[in-house]
Amino acid sequence: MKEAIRNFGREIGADVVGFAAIEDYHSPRTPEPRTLLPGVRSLVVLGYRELEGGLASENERIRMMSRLAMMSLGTRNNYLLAKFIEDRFRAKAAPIAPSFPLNMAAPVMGVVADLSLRHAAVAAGLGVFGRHNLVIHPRYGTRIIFTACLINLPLESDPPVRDELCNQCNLCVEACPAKALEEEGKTDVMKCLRVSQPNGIGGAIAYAKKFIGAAPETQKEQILNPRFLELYQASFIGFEYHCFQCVTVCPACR
Ligand code: B12
Ligand code: SF4
Ligand code: SF4
Repeated sequence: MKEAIRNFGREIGADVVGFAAIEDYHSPRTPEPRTLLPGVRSLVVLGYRELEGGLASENERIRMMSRLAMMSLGTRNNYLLAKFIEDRFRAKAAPIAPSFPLNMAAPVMGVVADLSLRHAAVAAGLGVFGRHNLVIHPRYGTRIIFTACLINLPLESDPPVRDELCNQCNLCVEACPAKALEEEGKTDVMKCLRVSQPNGIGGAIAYAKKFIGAAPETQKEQILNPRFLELYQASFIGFEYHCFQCVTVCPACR
């Protein structure tokens, strides 16, 4: 069964596919998986490598486009994989998004997902955490993103990666423009967000506040300001990714 699912995942475009028994998934801050799918027994985790051309580009729209394309493929494939599992094995399979939608209610407010894909990838033998708090894959290093499906079938976990893949070179910490990685084992979410998602909800609220307090003639200028146009564009693109520094500088497994 695992091999049939793995082969299907690879055929539709995932670079790596791993499995985790639900007992092996340990992520203290995310909800209990049984609240996501009643009777869940295991997880299939798919990994997609980043495009080298995308990461090499100095144009931030090209970098972002590579990621958006991966997320779009990942989302489509999650549905195809879940449908394959349901049709072939008469099971229930529920897809987990690469990023959004996220729970926007307090206290998590969009920074804790329903399922932590990093902890899922580690449990599924697809890598280990590095100093940058991202998962390093033995072949693709940090240049990989994940999606997953919850399944109500009992499947054994793939063997964990036992090697220490992070060489503690500290390049990620030094390269972070937001100084968000100073404290080991913790990403300063707000610092990272300001740099990696400047057109996110924080940016939109700040702009709206300035707009509300401004005189009518200033408001006219504010509507034609490129900053407003960027926020407008972001409102239909969805989450934008403006920083990849901790991903690109990491030399692990390269
Ligand atoms: C919300 C979110 C963010 C938020 C908050 C991040 C955060 N602190 O969790 C912000 C906007 C800051 C963010 C930034 C980035 N993100 Co993000 N993000 C997510 C998302 C949607 C949810 C994460 C979540 O639930 N976090 C809450 C819980 C799980 O975190 P936590 O328990 O507090 O664990 C933290 C620490 O305790 C520590 N940690 C936990 N256990 C262990 C164990 C060891 C040994 C160590 C060393 C550390 C450690 O790592 C975590 C980071 O702070 C996931 C997708 C998903 N569904 O998982 C993507 C995800 C984590 N993001 C990803 C990426 C790539 C990024 C960015 C590079 C941005 C970009 N350009 O893509 C940066 C990297 C920031 C960094 N170096 O930490 C990838 C990571 C892929 C990988 N190879 O690991 C994911 C998995 C998306 C995906 N589909 O692949 N992200
Ligand atoms: S994405 Fe950028 S700002 Fe966020 S932790 Fe990585 S290097 Fe720092
Ligand atoms: S850049 Fe260096 S310290 Fe940071 S995660 Fe990669 S190998 Fe580890």
